[in-house]
Amino acid sequence: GITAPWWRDAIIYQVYLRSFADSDGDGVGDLDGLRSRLSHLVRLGVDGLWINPCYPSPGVDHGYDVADYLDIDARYGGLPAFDDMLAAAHESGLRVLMDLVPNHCSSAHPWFVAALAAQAGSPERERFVFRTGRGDQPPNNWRSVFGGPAWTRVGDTDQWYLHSFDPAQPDFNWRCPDVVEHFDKVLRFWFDRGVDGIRIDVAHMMVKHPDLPDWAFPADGSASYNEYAQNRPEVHDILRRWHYLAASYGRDLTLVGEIWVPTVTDLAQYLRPDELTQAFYFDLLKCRWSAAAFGASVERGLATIAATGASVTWTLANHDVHRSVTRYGLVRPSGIGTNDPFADELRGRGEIDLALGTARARAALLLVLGLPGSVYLYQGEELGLPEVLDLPDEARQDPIFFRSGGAEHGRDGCRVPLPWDASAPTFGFSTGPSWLPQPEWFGEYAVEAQWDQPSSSLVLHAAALSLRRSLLPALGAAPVEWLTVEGRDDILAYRRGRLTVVTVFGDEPFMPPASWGDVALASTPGAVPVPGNGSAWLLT
Ligand code: ISL
Repeated sequence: GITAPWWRDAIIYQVYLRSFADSDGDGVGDLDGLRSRLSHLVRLGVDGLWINPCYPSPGVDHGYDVADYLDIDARYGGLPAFDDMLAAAHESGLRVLMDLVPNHCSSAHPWFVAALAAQAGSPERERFVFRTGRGDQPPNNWRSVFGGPAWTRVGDTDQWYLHSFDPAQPDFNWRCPDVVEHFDKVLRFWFDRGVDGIRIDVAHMMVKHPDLPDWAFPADGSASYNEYAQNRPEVHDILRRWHYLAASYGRDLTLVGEIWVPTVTDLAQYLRPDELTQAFYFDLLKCRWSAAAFGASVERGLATIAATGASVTWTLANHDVHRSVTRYGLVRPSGIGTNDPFADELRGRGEIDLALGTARARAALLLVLGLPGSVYLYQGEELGLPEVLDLPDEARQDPIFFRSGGAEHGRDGCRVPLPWDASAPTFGFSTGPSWLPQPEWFGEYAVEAQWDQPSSSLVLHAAALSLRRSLLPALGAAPVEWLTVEGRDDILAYRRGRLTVVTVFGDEPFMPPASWGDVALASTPGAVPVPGNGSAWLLT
């Protein structure tokens, strides 16, 4: 019979390598460190891991500025350490996904170095987006995602180059055949090495409008989706090319897109049968804690994405947004940002109740694990780690912090190295000082301590993943049916085959009716459902 590809309902653990585990004491996580801790992922019960970029890189954007797509940074152990880690992961039954960064490279990439040294109009410059400025001004009014103009002038010439992110991340010109051919080679290089798929960085951005016209940004400076700089029709041709390249391997490789588009209908375009296999469903990540918001978001995800035949790729956290227990702990929200709608509040204008945020994050976990589709977990999420909101400015490294002149705190607070052992220096992360300082309280979240606490976040995650694994064969393609509770619009409940999932978003106590099944797992510690704000149950 036909078996569904492994990635359709896989749980993938995101490894932010430089913060996972360090083997050599330089304070930066590496591949030997990851290999030595693979048993953590096995015990947690995930199906695979996605590693953030680990290619040679100056590290301006921690690896999202790639200087060589066909190698591994020496700091992480080079190619031999990568091969060892990959073999060990496979031996443990874990799949491994690489992170591909095709929109831009590092300004230290040999191609860009050559382009800067070459003349305007040369083939070297054709691989990037160089244009003549308008007097002293850039060629157009586009903005960098990290703040400021998307263009940097080449010395005192009239030429500028485009960078959608940091000036150290020049955008490729995807209309240039050299670029297309190079990335074919890059994909083959990693697939031949044995990786099981790739996560594609900003997979909607590679192609720009051919005329690079000004975008009509709102005069008040508010956020605006520049449709000339992203989500262009031609990007689908590239993804389709990669689809067939990956399919030619005949071993169910997955292509997971990181795609920020205005609607889920746009997102579905990337999941057509001959494009990506998966795309992160960020809609849910942006939801505030309310039954209406979560319910509508899940419904949109299921209706629109499931209609393509692809499975939904649920995600509640990653290395670009504030950690979920902190987001869900916001009790007095204020303004709204763009990709991280919580950014303003978490800069200090909101009020955070961590106990509440923790309870809600535990409930949200059960809510998504019962749904059809795959789930991505971000390292530390299984520990219930909060955001480190008070990193000293001197420690911050995110380009967003520098580009905004310190006005934005950036993403370092969710990237602080993991605590493994409460009693060891750097909590067992490294034998040297960690690249970002860990707060004193990180020890409370250490992996080893959590395994011994039945009520810990880690034990809940392991129990939930194990229960999910045992139920999956019976659930199959069972659809989600919503259950309503008279007079309780703060309750989100659904049934899927013999599984029922109930989440309470409000403050009123609630006891699931016996007819819904027996409680197999509760997000609140203890066997008996503890009713109230931020709790969920799996019933069978
Ligand atoms: O994190 C963001 C700003 O708060 C996002 O806009 C982010 O830049 C966007 O989601 C794209 O992210 C990806 O590409 C970036 C890299 O910095 C991110 O870490 C990566 O996930 C550029 O390569």
